Amino acid sequence: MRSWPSPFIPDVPGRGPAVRVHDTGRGEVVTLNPGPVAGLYVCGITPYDATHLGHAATYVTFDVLGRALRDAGHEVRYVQNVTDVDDPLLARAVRDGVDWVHLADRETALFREDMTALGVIAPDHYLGVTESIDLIVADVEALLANGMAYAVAAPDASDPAGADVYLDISQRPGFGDLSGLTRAQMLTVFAERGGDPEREGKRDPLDPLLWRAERADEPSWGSASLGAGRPGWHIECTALAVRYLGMPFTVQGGGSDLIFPHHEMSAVQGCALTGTRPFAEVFVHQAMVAFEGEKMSKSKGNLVLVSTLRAAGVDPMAIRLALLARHYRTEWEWTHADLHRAQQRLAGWRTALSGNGGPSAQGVLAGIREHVADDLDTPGALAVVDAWASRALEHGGSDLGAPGLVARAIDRILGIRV
Ligand code: 5CA
Ligand code: ZN
Repeated sequence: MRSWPSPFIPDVPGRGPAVRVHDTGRGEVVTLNPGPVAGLYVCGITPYDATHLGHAATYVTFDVLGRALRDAGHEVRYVQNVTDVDDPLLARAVRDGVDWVHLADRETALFREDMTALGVIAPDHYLGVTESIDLIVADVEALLANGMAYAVAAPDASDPAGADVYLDISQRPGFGDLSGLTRAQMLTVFAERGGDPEREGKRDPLDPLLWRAERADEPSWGSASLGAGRPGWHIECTALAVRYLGMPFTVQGGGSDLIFPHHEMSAVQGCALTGTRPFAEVFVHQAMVAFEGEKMSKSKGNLVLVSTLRAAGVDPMAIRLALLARHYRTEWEWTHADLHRAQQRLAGWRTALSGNGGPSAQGVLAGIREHVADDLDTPGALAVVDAWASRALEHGGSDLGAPGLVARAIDRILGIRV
């Protein structure tokens, strides 16, 4: 799938420190040690509505992580999916009387524009489910062949002989390690987030769906061995990560709403498929951004869209700065004041950076690097720039190279273009 044009990443002297991030599975901050190439997989959108600020927070967070890894001297291989076939997308298309392909194309195009405007570096591999069917089918076949998956008859399928395919989680000893949830908690969350614990014929109510046999009025793809059908949700991310990064890869990322079942399931599926562990070295999660008292979500409709703000003339760099002002592991609620503060901050930085010289930038680059490498402490990094900008605005300065160096540093590491 077409991604979007990546922004230019300026050079600055030296190298950033090793990057530390919070690993959800271990529950502590760990140092990433990826070697020359870091593999980053970040779960992409389900394109039935436009990018809201919760999505934007997630993609900006992982963009900063990718920038920090590059700054520390690693090459970054970045993979992202688009869930362009799934139950909520199909339901929205039916509700709105639009073709699901058209809906997915339209919203994915808008997402690409939002990412470009926000200065997010594009993935190296950006793939929809609809263009990865052969890969997914091969993986489901492999899981059936190695005894990790099983078929359940689906008499309501278009072909009454059709069957759904599930992973047998009883064979996965590491299941539950990521989320640390009790079984009772898992059952509740699984039902809330797209799972089907009530489905008759499953060996365990928590077994995740790998392949859904075609039902009336649902899109499907032919497979000689599996019959007509479509992939379950988690297997797309398993298949893409294993194919394009290999196991184990450095970081699996996404919002905290994906810890269970999505990341728990994609990981155990990957382990079942390859016979190796772990799926990813580290799992990093962005806390949920709320609006009007609740998690911002397409299903609830309490959204502030990036595209709406852009259409109203808001500078996308101010949106990015508003997101960076919050630490990724702290839940917060978006208000207009966040945007207002970011606009003021950006204007201040721009004025400070437009001078002919400024106070010494000694320590600014190192300060930004230190904060970002320390579990993506972007609020701390912004404070370093604020301090320099205040000095510049109050006292001026005669270091001719300083504004250029500060501008390149915030562009390279924070993705803020002034
Ligand atoms: N397509 C799946 C992942 S495979 C999906 O969750 N799509 S999504 O469109 O619902 O969400 C896209 C990304 O934004 C996910 O990483 C999700 O965790 C994150 N996200 C969704 N809502 C919020 C929110 N309110 N705050 C922060 N991140 C969010
Ligand atoms: Zn995913």
